[in-house]
Amino acid sequence: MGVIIKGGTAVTAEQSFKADVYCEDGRIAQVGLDLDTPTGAEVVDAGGQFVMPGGIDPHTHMQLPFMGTVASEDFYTGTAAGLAGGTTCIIDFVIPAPQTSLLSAFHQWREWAQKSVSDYAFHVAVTWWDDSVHQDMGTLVQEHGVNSFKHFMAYKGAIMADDEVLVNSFTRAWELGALPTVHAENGELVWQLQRKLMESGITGPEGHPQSRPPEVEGEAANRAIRIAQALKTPVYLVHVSAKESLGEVIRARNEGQRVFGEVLAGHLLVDDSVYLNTDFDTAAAHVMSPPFRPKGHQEALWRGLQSGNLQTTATDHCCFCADQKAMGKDDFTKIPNGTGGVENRMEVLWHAGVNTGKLTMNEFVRVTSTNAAQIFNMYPRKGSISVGADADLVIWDPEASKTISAKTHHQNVDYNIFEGMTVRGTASHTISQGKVVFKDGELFVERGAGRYIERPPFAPYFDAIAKVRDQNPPVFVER
Ligand code: DUC
Ligand code: ZN
Ligand code: ZN
Repeated sequence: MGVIIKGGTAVTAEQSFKADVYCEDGRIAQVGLDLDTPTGAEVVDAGGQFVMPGGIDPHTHMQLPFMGTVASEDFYTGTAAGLAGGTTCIIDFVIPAPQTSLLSAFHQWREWAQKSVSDYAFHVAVTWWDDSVHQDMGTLVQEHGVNSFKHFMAYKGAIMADDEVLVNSFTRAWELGALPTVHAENGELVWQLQRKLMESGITGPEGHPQSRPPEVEGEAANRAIRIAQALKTPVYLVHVSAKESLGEVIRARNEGQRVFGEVLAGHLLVDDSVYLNTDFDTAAAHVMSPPFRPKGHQEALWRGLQSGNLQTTATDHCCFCADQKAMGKDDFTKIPNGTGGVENRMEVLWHAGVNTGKLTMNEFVRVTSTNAAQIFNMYPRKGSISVGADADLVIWDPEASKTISAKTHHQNVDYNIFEGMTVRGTASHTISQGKVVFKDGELFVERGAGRYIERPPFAPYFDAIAKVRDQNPPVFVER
């Protein structure tokens, strides 16, 4: 049975227009004015509301084993929470431990994700290097629909990728038509600053941002971008949180480099005063990396989004409850890093972005969905309202208000970094694979209904870069 959305205004990255949308067999079958209602179709009244492509959160960590524990939000609860906020697809991260097989880790994550209720895809982290990693990257791209690889420049002694790994992996990614992505923080600096702070008696959560100042991010962003420049590869910076790293992205883009930048909803809205809260649980609940930044950085990030220098918004959804955060009660370096937000990303961005005039509605769609689909090569299957696209849609009530709280959210975590924020504009309905899965505050999800989305290599911008490379080849790098 199909679903017909009647009387709404379709809003895409390009335009807004009055249209009904008919979904059948999981796809968008018709888009047009005053469509006939097919016999038996479920009718959703979207009068006075906007119909937009479902959100894509390109950066989540469901049930991630990390820092001696496992993230509390699993693929079932996490994708359900996403749907409750209008996010219909996530791109999560497979993170193999160093010296372990990328392929085995990929299969492990695929198994964990079987319970997802919305569609999902995977980036795979490169945490070490040898010939098997080179080979596994090829298998992942050519046989398993992975077209992006992640590099943590922080987390020394654990999953940190040093320059040797970065250079080898970026080189290999180019051959395969895959996009290298980086968590840009200088792991050595963080490591040494953490030791110094602990030795000086700063053991509480206030030490976390002190150990990861903006320069730490600016240095790593510059290094990753310059490595990509020398190798003539594209590069995507996850969670750009500071003026310093944003500046590197802008500089490189102005010089013609194909650099993409992501910003987290949290980094746009929360500042570092949260770490001064004398209640350990509250301060620790905000411990994530990169940390929330001093006032002033948020405005710069908004301008980054407005100018198009930052293209995507994400959450880095990685939840740990208070009992897990307590692992770092006497040592802030042991507080599991991570915060939630997959459920709230779209509404906080609408409220603080569209309602204030920082973003148009079309720009909102671009930065919450379409750009991620294009950069990670899922477009127009995802991120568009077009015949044949996946029927992943959100119906947005611009007048509905709600106050965000951990007491009422669907996320499996006991804290919400947007606690108490009243937003105007939220999802009234979410459609996933052509089914109404969220309606008026209630979820109607089916465990395991989410599908793994294969993403082909060689996104369109690879052709453009190849032309540049032909005129000016990169420095040859011997593996
Ligand atoms: N940062 C976090 O805060 N959590 C997970 C991984 C990361 O890079
Ligand atoms: Zn990160
Ligand atoms: Zn992350």
